[in-house]
Amino acid sequence: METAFSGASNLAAGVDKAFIIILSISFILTFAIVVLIIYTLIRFSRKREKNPRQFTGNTKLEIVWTIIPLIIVLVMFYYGWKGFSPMRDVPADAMQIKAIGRMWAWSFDYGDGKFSKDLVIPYNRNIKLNLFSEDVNHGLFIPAFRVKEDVIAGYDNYLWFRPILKGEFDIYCTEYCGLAHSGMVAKAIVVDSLDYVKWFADLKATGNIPDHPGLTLLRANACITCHSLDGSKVIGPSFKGLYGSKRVVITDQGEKTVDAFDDYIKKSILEPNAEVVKGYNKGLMQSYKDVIKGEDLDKIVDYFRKASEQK
Ligand code: HEC
Ligand SMILES: [Cu+2]
Repeated sequence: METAFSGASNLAAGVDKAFIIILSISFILTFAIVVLIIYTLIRFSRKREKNPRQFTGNTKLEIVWTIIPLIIVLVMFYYGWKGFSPMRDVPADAMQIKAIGRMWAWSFDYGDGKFSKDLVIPYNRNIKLNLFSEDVNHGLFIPAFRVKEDVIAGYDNYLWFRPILKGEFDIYCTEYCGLAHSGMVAKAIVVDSLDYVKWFADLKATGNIPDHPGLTLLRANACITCHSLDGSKVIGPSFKGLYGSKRVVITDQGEKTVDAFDDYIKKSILEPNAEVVKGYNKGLMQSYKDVIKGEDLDKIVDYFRKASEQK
């Protein structure tokens, strides 16, 4: 396992250099300032200096304390710029992958209807990620590659890098995007070109499951503010693995176990308080009988069925 400290992309060296230089300058300055404070505390204490001496103006000193910090900040700027500017300069041969952020998961679109939850990429190839958000602002951060960019709906942002180490690296979301923001993680998996080709060939085109019309409805009706897709408990139970599972529900007649097939799911949407999932409160979910009808109900149920077949 690589740690976040091993620079795993071509851009890491530039970032690390700027970081080390700024850290060293800060360290030296802090040290110098503390030493000076201690020196003046002792040297100019009341015991030694009964009557403080008065000073006005010292041109030489003022020039020195203007020029030296100017040089220091210009050095920091130079190395910062050197590390940053290649990040915005994408090589023409870069392989393009669409990175999609949504509450609260990443997904990567390789084209041809092929998606994956983790970013799988070939070693030593230039990779460009086109960043899209389906809802709120997210931030795509791969610490080991030293790349981080905001993912904003309606704004075409991108980042690129060339992985120079094989292995698995963490991907985080770095914009607070709601309840399960901290769970919005994935892996960047760097493999040999041949392994990549094999992986890609084996990757089933999921027929755009992320864009399934049922899922679009769940988003459009804000169901996913209360129900997660990834198994985490929000206000209501997660939709993960819902279809075909056993649910323990409380009805007016008491507790019972039901199978979550079409009828149960439809009833849960139209009459949410008739059968309340055990462990959750009645009255939180309102009926959608005037909002979601006929075909749309079927689309949602179909999405749940497809999603449970996927794993
Ligand atoms: C305000 C929060 C909230 C919203 C919005 C919401 N739900 Fe719910 N939902 C809940 C809660 C809480 C439960 C569990 C209690 C119950 O069964 O009524 C639940 C239960 C369910 C169940 C049964 C789940 C299970 O695990 O057995 C389904 C299916 C469901 N909701 C679908 C939807 C759909 C579809 C939408 C959008 C059209 C939606 N919900 C919107 C809060 C919400
Ligand atoms: Cu996010």
